[in-house]
Amino acid sequence: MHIVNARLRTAPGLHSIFCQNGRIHRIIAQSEPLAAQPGTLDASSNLVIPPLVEPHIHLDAVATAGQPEWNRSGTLFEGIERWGQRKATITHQDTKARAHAGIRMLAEHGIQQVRTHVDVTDPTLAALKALLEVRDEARSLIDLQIVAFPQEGIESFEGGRALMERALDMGADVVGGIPHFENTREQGVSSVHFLMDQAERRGLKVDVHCDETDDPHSRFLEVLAEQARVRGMGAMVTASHTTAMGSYDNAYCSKLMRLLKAANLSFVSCPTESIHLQGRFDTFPKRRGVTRVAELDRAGLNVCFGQDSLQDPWYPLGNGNILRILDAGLHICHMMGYDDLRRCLDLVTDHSARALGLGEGYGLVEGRPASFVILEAASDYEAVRTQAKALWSVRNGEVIMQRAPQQVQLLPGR
Ligand code: 17E
Ligand code: FE2
Repeated sequence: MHIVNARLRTAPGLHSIFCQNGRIHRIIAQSEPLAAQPGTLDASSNLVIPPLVEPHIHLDAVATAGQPEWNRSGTLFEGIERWGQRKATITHQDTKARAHAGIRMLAEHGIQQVRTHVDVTDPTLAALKALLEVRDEARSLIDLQIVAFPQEGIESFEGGRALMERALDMGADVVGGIPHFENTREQGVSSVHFLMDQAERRGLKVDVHCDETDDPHSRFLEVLAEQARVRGMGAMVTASHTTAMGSYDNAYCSKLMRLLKAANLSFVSCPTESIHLQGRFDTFPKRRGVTRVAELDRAGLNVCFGQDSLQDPWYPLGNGNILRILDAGLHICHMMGYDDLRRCLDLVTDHSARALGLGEGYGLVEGRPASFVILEAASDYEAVRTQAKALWSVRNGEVIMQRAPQQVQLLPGR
């Protein structure tokens, strides 16, 4: 495979990308536009980027909104309750069909790398069994990392520790947690110690739903970060949501930032989800309920954006388009300075790839997999401004998704 007339984020002008055996062989600057030959893919001066990444989604809950009841309060806690009702009725086939439908939505938007949380607070582990099969079946479209996610707690849920261990024995890739939902602060702390022990012993990555609340006293991020620091596991650890950081006072946060930098863990913010679920106990002024994305980024920490939900008890919208999340995140997090706009695609590509630990398996670099996306935009700025659609998605040298460019005509009255 050979791509011509590609624009890149890293160099001006047009480029050709030569692929061989599923890998990027050469990237060469063109002195002028080239006519496409049969067998070449003409990027038509559009932007070519590495595949988009979805670092945080719940594929087991896709398309369950309103089943059997809608989340009327819009709180995280009612979401967990409604999901508990639906969880009691899930089947293997139902879960697989919904997860595959979710994956198709992601793939249609140029996403090829996905980390999904899967609820393991279920004595049957039905959702996990389904997603383990989906991980293999969906391999031609996406790489899937499965987080064993204890939605109802590790310590507070009957048999929670044993279920986590069973889930990891069965082949979950990443250890999850939810310390802010445990019954007591002590349980929250011990759950983090337990999950970090499991991860260290098994050589697994960690991704914790951490402090997903407006409660400024929810301070499990410091526990997670300190555990990552003393065990030297920062590169393996992600803190998701951390919305309480948006409510911490600055004096505490400045101390916390020092620890976060020393621990060097990654962060995922899900800005549409958090603006929807948080702030629910406020009147006015009303908090935004998102973590300090710009501040983490400026402090040199790795931070990225995720979708979290596709039509589930926590969030009734969602369509797989991570550029919609990026657009919302830039607004919500006060990140629309020109420099932010130029670099912000990093928040849905390179930064997420780093959180997922993709290493040299990812990136528009000679020798790496020939996996990339052509967006319908001439630059990163335009891609963000227009929420550009993915026109082509190429994976290991094969086209896996193709979309016709938009054709719009204005028909002014004559
Ligand atoms: N579960 C949870 O605890 N938090 C969320 N944002 C979702 C599920 C979607
Ligand atoms: Fe989540």
